[in-house]
Amino acid sequence: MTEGYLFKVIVVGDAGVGKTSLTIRFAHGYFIDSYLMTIGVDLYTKNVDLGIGKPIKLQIWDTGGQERFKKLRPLYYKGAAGGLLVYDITNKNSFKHVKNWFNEVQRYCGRIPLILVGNKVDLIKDRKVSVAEEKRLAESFKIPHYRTSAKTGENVNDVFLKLAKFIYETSIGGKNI
Ligand code: G3D
Ligand code: MG
Repeated sequence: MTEGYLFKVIVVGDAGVGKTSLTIRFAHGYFIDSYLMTIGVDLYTKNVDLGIGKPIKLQIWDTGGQERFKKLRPLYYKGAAGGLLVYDITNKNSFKHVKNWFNEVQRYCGRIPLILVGNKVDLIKDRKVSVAEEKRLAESFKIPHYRTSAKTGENVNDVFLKLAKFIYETSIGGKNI
């Protein structure tokens, strides 16, 4: 009998954009496993309820600060059902690099559901990325765009919920558990 779904979720972007903070904020700090200590992937899980009668378990893979560690990539990306492409709205370079992250995800995972996430919206007065630029990028990728704050919690649950929904609806990578 099918009891639910398990989706592997990746969170990519430059170091410092807030990937770990977003993950911990969403998973309420519930640390599950330090997967492969040597390369430092941390796994977090949380159930989400999309009102479909079955729970969806999001298993979120956090790189533990090893974003650019080549050896990690095949393992990190393998079997990912969807992901967040994160930049920091106060850091222009992190926004410029989103395209590289997008290409890398596509190379390893193909066309999986992704959401563009501008984090640190609590620092909106220091923003270095314009609304027009964000809009243009999300449109060029044909993916949704959210602004979040891991600090205040703004939109954090919503963005993970949206991703779960997006994955469920496209039915890629869901495994019965
Ligand atoms: P990473 O996992 O992408 O490398 P982290 O990023 O989650 O480690 O966050 C990097 C720094 O940004 C941390 O500060 C963290 O507290 C801060 N940060 C993350 N998200 C937000 C946010 O939404 N708003 C603000 N104001 N800061 C945020 P430190 O000082 O520990 O380096
Ligand atoms: Mg981190």
